[in-house]
Amino acid sequence: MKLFSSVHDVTDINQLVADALKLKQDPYAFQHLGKNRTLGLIFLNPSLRTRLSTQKAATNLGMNVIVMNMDKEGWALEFNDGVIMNGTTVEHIREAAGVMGQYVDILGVRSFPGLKDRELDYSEEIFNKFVKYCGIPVVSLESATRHPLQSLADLVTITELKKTAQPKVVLTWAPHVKPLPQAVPNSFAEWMCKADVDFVIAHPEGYELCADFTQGATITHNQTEAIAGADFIYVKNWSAYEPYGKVIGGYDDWMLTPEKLAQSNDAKVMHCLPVRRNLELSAEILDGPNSLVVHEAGNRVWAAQAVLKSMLESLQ
Ligand code: SN0
Repeated sequence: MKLFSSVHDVTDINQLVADALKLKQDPYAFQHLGKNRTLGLIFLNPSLRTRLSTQKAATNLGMNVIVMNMDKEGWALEFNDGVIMNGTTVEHIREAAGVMGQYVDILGVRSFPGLKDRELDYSEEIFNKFVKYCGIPVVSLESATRHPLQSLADLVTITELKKTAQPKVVLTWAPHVKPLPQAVPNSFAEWMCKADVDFVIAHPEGYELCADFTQGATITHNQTEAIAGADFIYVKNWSAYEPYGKVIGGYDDWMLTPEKLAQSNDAKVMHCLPVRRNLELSAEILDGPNSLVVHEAGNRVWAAQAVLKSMLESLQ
């Protein structure tokens, strides 16, 4: 694999999940693959799990890792061509990404959407320019519209813990105080639509995701109906796709509570984290026996390691 930006870059998702679960059993089996190879991780936004789990995954494979918080430590980047750079941007993506490609063998990039201009965000301009100008394999650490390492870890977690061949998986919208990207739900939806699960998305009216990501999913505005019989409930807030990046208020009752959870098939509760307690998800659920959130975050290592292993093999 030379690019990991979405589920479409993966030829066989079941194989990738199996690889991740195998690596979990034997983390250091491929240390020779990463010898004298360097991973660069570039963050244009904050990170906890992605940064630590990807670094850990690379180390397990014998790689060296360089991390840079570009938003705090780097020069302000210019992404537009043909501009006279007499303002606040200092360095153009053409040189910046080109230089990164000189120092590392694989590059990871995180760049959130601006949530102002839908066309710009959904064109993935920033992520794609890193890919174009660095000239080496690139892994997405969450781009404007997707978070594939998270979605892979989520599928690994569901595969690892499911009790039936085709579990019912429900993605449910949750309240929040600020506009969040659609990247996590878009990505989760497109992975679940390809996985062997019964997939339902529940959200209030007005929070429809871009249809490109939800082909094959059952979509409902009735959270109670969705939760009935669920084996896994994936909680996540997102801002509206239309009007783009907006919070449409009045849906505080969409928080997942123990009363709602009781209507499920003793569902395991997932969230990509960070989670706002008692706003998105009740503390009682997070601290209770049905919460998978920490276990799920642990699986981020094996997801990242399966992807990096596949990339290292393509460098051979
Ligand atoms: C990000 C998101 O895409 O929703 C990253 C998730 C992995 N989450 C946030 O930005 C949360 C910010 C907040 O204030 O709660």
